[in-house]
Amino acid sequence: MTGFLSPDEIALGDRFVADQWLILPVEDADALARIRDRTAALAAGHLGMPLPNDPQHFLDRIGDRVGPARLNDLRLAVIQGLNAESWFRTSYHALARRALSTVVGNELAMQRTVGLSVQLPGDDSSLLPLHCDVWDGDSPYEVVLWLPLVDCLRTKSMCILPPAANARACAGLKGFADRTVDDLFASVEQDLVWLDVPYGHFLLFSQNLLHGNRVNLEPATRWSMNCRFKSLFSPYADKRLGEFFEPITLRAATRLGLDFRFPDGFHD
Ligand SMILES: O=C(O)CCC(=O)C(=O)O
Ligand SMILES: [Fe+2]
Repeated sequence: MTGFLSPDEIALGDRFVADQWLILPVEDADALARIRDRTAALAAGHLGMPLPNDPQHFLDRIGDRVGPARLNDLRLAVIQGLNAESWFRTSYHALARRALSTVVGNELAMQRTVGLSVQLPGDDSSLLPLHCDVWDGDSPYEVVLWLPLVDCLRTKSMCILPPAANARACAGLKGFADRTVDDLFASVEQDLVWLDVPYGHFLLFSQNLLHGNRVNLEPATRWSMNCRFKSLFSPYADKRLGEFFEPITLRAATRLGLDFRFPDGFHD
């Protein structure tokens, strides 16, 4: 050791500060398979179909069985079913436990419900135009753990604006006050990076950077999850501890500290 952090921690931390996103292999392959398989089972159940033999293929090809009109009901049934599973959030955290500990901290708050995004090829009904969550009630201390359940490449994935281009776009944002988000997209399009995240990997990104998605031009459907994490004692914005976030990795000294009371009359 040459410092307070290990060389690996310094390297990963410096990489995250520089790029503000990371794509790494999941740390718990069984947890990923369990999440993917339960997702496929819930989707099949909602559609009145038997359990699929090949869950990933089934998810990729869901557009053969459901169109845009019924997609949101399917999405809600699946994510509500997953969030109701006692193991779901611990498994989700296990996918990136070490990376989160290094990048965010070892006392974490986690979003109480994980989100799910399903995007059929060619469907423009559930897009998220370019945005920074931090402009709309999220704390700048949050990161998003984004998980593909199928290979998410090119427009089947999401895009993000790298830090230098993001800083330029933010500096010029005043000029967009009376223009549309499509104008903003066009002005940064050449600098946007489409994040290729194959199944078996996660993406961890800062929602302080502009990001979003467009119509999925790939032949298969995108299935991805997202969940926010932050250091428990970092500042909160509109998304509050206890409402939106929940402590997940309280350490012993903190538990003692939170329970501590001065004896009656001590300050009198
Ligand atoms: O999944 C996407 O395309 C965008 C996700 C997003 O905006 C977020 O998780 O903050
Ligand atoms: Fe976002």
